[in-house]
Amino acid sequence: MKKSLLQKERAAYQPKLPKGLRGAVKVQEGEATQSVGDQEEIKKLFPNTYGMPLVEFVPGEVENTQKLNVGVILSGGQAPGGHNVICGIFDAVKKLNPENKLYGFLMGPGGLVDHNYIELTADIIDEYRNTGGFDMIGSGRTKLEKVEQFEKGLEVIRELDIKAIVIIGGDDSNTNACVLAEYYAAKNYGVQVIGAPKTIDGDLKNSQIETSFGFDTATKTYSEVIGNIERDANSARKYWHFIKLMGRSASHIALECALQTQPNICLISEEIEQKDMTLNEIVEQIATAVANRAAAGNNFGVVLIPEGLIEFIPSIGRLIDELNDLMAAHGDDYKDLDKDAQRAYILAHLSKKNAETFATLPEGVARQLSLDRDPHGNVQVSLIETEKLISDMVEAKLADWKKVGKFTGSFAPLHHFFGYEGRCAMPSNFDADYCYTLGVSAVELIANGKTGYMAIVKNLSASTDEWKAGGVPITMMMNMERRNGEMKPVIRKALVELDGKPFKKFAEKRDLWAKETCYVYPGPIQYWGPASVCDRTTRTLALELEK
Ligand code: FBP
Repeated sequence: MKKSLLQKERAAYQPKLPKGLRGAVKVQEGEATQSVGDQEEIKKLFPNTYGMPLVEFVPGEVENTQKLNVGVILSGGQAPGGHNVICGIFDAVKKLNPENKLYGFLMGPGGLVDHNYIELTADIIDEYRNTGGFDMIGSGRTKLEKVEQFEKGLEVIRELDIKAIVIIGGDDSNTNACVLAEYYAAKNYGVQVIGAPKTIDGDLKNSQIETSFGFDTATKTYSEVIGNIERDANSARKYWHFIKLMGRSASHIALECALQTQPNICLISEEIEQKDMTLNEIVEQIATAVANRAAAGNNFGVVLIPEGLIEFIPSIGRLIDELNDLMAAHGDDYKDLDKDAQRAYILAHLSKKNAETFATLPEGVARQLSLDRDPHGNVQVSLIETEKLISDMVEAKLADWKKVGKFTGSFAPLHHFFGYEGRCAMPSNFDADYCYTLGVSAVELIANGKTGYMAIVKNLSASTDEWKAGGVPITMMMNMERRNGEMKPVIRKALVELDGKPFKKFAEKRDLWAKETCYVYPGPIQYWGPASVCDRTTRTLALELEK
């Protein structure tokens, strides 16, 4: 594969490991754990993997030389650093014993079920060190939930003499990892399952996981481009840029990018839900900022919109809940009907209030909400053009205001969606180091006989030397939630906390940013140079871990 000069230089980067993981390692066990909610139900569903202790790795005396083969799976959306988790696993299994083998299951969890795999050799691994993307083995969203899938997977696990599977994924994939771990433990198959916290969305975090990998690089990549757009806006002074940012439900990405770039407006879905705002109120808020800036001669600006916004507008959220249930119970009745008949079916089966909301939505948006969910039951929000919807409504409002002299400027909107552009970026030093450390930790968990754990690294705002690697039982992060019309055990998603430091910092500044032009241009990710620039974490992480 031909490489760019930067790729060649970057391939030689040796990710930094925390002190505790460099030599011989031993396990220090903490207190027994319990799930974050619904303890009785979770305990009943996971009798073999519930209540296990937290684990931290500390320097030990004896080097482990265990013979073991490992299988690895990349699951869900791409996130920068995934390859380095695999490189960390590879180096650590080979360090245990050079005869150990690492197998990569292809195109996500489906690879395990379909026996689609490759052996990851040193040649393959070296091609992918410190690179973005998941193309080493590919990814997919197959949901592992059925006994037949677990048993089919076991056949290839036995054939390859695999001791443990590492599933690198987000909240849904790690929930599945836990279900698989529990099943293999209950059957006494002697197969361990370990998770690793991946997602650019930043919503897989809690008291034990400080951040998911990929969030750092993706937000820095988006912020670079937002900064470029801000500079263009401030140069040409004639456009309002509406930028939708990936992140599925939570607004962590939008909030982090706002803290890095200081746009005129950034919507935070969680706040909109808490304030019970309507779509019209959101539009009015943006139109007011546009009109105020126009009055000061500034017919330009930048608006950040989180991808999941639509689900958080309370009336639309209620509609989606009912649509989810309708789809679970009657989806087969209408999925083959044509567009108009489908719409009529849905309108006839929704409750009165939700049918009214459905009818007021632009057709494209309404259709997207009633289409199939992803395999984990999520609305495919990345396909909804919220940025266009909102700017159209702002334009209409400003046209009304113009008639009565409330708006005297000009309004020329442009639209952008930053999502896929950031998911495969070359990982920042932070993500390169963090991911490599997660890979090594996963192997230590395996070597120490753990299953149903997620590899974790804490103290991430300190220097890499001081990071603390270990593991958390996945059941500790679970509660019961309604999915596809049924109550299911799932890892609790972390939304933006409105009383958390990152949001408070943003809320303190946003009125000024709306009025004046306070843009910050972060520039591209730097890989070499002063640590203050190259190893800087996200503002979110720095603020959340601030003492
Ligand atoms: P994960 O939660 O699997 O990491 O996915 C993240 C994400 O990038 C979301 O931000 C986005 O909504 C979704 O994937 C898009 O999914 P797809 O890649 O299937 O289009």
